Amino acid sequence: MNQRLGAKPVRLQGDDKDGGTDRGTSVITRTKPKTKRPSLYRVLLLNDDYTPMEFVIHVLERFFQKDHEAATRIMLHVHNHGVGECGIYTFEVAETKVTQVMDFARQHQHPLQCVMEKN
Ligand code: TYC
Repeated sequence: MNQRLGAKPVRLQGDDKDGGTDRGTSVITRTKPKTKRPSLYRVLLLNDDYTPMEFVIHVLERFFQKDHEAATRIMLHVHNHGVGECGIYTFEVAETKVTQVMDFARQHQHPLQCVMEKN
């Protein structure tokens, strides 16, 4: 029997030459722990002319765990530069943050836009 963790089975020369009875002559074992680092995504807020500054600060505190000072700094950065980073996350976390912010903004009828981009 041959085995390789986290991947499709590999057939080596000599494998299964016994017609499926598999006497276990070829075994691959991993020595180095093979952990792939996940891709990371930046979550960004975009500026607009209508969303109140206090709402954006609240979003940053509520969904991105920023304290009031950091939230204010990021909001002003977006206000002055058009775009700014809220945080960097794995795909599913970033996607969830974007959805949460967009839903929250829509509920409050603000045009605030939140997007993610691969790092
Ligand atoms: N430009 C907005 C205003 O003047 C404030 C704002 C900041 C809106 C950041 C969106 O992502 C944003 N009220």
